Formats: sequence, C-alpha cells, structure tokens
Amino acid sequence: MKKALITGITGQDGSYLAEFLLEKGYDVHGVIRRSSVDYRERIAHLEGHPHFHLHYGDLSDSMSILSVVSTVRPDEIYNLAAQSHVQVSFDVPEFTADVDATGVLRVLEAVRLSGLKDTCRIYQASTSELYGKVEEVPQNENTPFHPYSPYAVAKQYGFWIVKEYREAYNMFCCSGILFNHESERRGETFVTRKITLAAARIAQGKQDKLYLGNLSSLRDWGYARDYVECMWLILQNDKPEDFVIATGEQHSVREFCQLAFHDVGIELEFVGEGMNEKGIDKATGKTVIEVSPDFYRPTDVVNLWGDPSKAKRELGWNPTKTTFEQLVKIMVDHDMKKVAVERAEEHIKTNLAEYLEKGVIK
Ligand code: NAP
Ligand code: G4F
Repeated sequence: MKKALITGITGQDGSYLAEFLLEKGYDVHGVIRRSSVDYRERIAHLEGHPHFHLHYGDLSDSMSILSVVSTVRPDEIYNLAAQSHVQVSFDVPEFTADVDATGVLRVLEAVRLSGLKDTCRIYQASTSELYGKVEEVPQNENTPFHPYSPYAVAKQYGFWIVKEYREAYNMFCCSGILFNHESERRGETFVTRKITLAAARIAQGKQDKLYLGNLSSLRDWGYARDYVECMWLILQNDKPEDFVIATGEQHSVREFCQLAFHDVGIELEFVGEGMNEKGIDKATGKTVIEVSPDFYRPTDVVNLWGDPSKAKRELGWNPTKTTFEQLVKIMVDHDMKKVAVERAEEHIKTNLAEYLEKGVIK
C-alpha cells in the first residue's frame, strides 16, 4: 500500500485529493494545524477511515515538518499548504513568504534529512499567479514569469527551489502550475464562491447587494475535483516535470456573475463603467451588484488563460471534463441548498419557544 502525505489537507484541494487517493487505495496522512475552533469541515467525513491519519504540524515550523516526514516516511508528498489568498498576502507578506516560500524548502529538506530523497516523490502546488502581469496569452510552460503580488513572489521561490532540488539532488519533485480551480468547497472570500453564495442569498431574500472589485478581470476557471487527479498524474509520470493545468477557456468576473445569477433565476444587466458599474436585476430594476474599492488590489493580475496542451498530451488529462457552465451550476446548486438550510435553522431558532409549547419539537 502506497503512503501519501498531504500538507494543506483541510483546504479545498487537500480534501478532494485525500478522497481521490483513498479511492486509489493509498494510506493517506495529512498535516493539520491546531486551531481554537473546528476547521475540519471539509475532511470530517473521512475521519475514522482506517487509512486516513492526521498529524499536527505547521509549514513555518521545520521541526514539526521533519518529524512528520520522518515518522510517516511517505512515497509521495503533496505540498498544498499555503497562505493562498492573493489579496491577504498584501496584508501579511512576511507570513506568506515564510509559509509559501520557505515552507517549500522545509518540506524538501525534511525529505532529504529523512533519507527519502531517492524514494519519495514531491508535488508542489504552484500557480498561474507566477505569470502575473502576463507577458504572453495564453500561458504555457515556456511563458516567462512576472509575479505581481507578495503571494506570487513567494510561490515563485517555491517553484525555483523545487527545480533546484530536482537538478542538484536528482529528486523527483515537480510543480503543477495550476490555474484557478473552484468548487462548492472553495473558501468563501475567493471571488467565485463569494458570487455563488451572494446570488443564493439575494435570490432567497437574505442579502440585498454584492460588493465586488475588478469585474473585468479574466480567469481560466476549472473544477477542483478534476484538478486533483492531475496532481496525482504528475507524480505517476516517468520523468519529474512541471505542467500547466488549466481548461484553456477564459471568462471575466462579470460573466461569472451573469451565469451564477441566471442559475438562481435573476437576469443581470451591467450598466456604467469602472467604479460606477452596477449589476441590475432586469426584472425588478434593483441594483444587486456594486463595485467597491475595498476589493481592488495594489497590483492585480487580470489576464490569466492557460494552455493545457502538455498535460493533455503527456498525462492524458481531460481539461474540460467539467465545463464552465457545469462548474457554476454545481456551486450555485450547493449554495442555494446551504442558504435554504440556514433559513430553516433561523426559522426554527426564532420560533423555538412556540414549537416547544405546541409540541412540534419535543
Ligand atoms: P486553501 O483552501 O486556502 O487551503 C490551504 C491549506 O493550507 C489549508 O489546509 C490550510 O490550513 C493550510 N495551511 C495554511 N498555512 C499553513 C501552515 N503554516 N502550515 C500548515 N498548513 C497551512 O487552498 P486551496 O485552494 O486548496 O489551494 C491548495 C494549494 O494550491 C495552495 O498552495 C494554493 O496556493 C495553491 N493553488 C491554488 C489554486 C486554486 O485556484 N485553488 C490555484 C493554484 C495554486 P488551515 O485550514 O489550518 O488554514
Ligand atoms: O478569486 P480570487 O481571489 O483568486 P486569485 O487572486 O486569482 O487567486 C486564486 O487563484 C490563484 C491561481 O491563479 C491561486 F494561486 C490562489 O491561491 C487563489 O486560489 O480573485 C480572482 C480575480 C482577481 O483578479 C480579483 O481582483 O477576481 C477579482 N475580484 C473582483 N472582485 C475579486 C473580487 N476577488 C475577490 N477575492 N473578491 C472580490 O470581491
């Protein structure tokens, strides 16, 4: 039985990857951080599985990483842990560098110091943010990097230190240069999930308006559940190589809004420009989307579009298993149910005394 170690197992990708590897018959180990509140929502359903194990550790703490790696002695490591929010990286640049840059070095060194350099394969969660202020459209494995945020600069170190260890020590370590991938498990402050949740709340009368930043920003959005398969394929390849993982399709934040609101039954019309642009509900004339300077970044990446030809050709990966329209629908359907449950819970709480009195709830 192969052993895999996943850092960032509580995150969006970590949770899907853990499910994927358990299905493949792996013994799955994950690194988690101690927290004062429960944050294991995405992996709660896996706890208790005989081949699912959790270990405390932190990517900013070399000893904890060395201890986990030398105890588990994995065949494969998926280093997904990161401060992954680009806008937040402007507020916590040093922490972002510590985890997203030096953290990668800590994982590589832990493997070397544990005597696993010839047996353990390492996947590094790299990112399309490396292309940043893009120098070519679409972007492929040969496109020059131009990182454009503290997050991207830190991830660039991660990319190069992986390449360095591959060449210097002949280690099987690779980066997946993944373009944005989303899902019903996406963190609620990333733009797609912020939109699908707000659309569901507005449709169900729980929110009036959604405030966003740059509506013209362009992204290549895929489905996270499809992308974790690629992480695994990269480590099953004959040679350690880096791959661009993307759908090859590009859409704007505005288009994402239009589709998500359409899926909840609201047809949007955008009027105005720049900071004055608004999304109007055509049926009621109400403004449901406004632009706020709070969600603009000091430097923003606005034209990401990936070319997944190498992954298609060499890994046999299908980049459009889930279409853009299907992805938006999956997220919207999930959030419509989530909001409906929240409303039901609120209703019960408000009327609890009456329900108890009438014996509706015993
Ligand atoms: P995510 O949902 O934000 O998950 C990040 C994970 O990293 C969480 O499990 C988090 O743990 C963990 N983490 C953060 N700081 C840590 C530390 N100091 N020590 C140990 N664990 C730490 O991110 P994601 O969307 O799944 O992305 C996974 C990886 O892919 C990240 O490296 C991200 O930068 C990269 N990436 C993502 C995308 C995308 O579109 N999703 C695209 C390209 C690259 P807590 O739960 O304790 O916070
Ligand atoms: O959803 P986002 O926050 O994702 P971003 O910055 O592209 O980063 C994500 O994808 C990267 C891969 O390219 C990962 F490496 C990274 O870890 C993360 O998963 O923002 C997408 C775009 C940006 O241009 C942003 O300016 O949407 C624009 N945007 C407009 N309004 C907004 C908002 N972003 C957020 N988060 N919130 C807004 O209100």
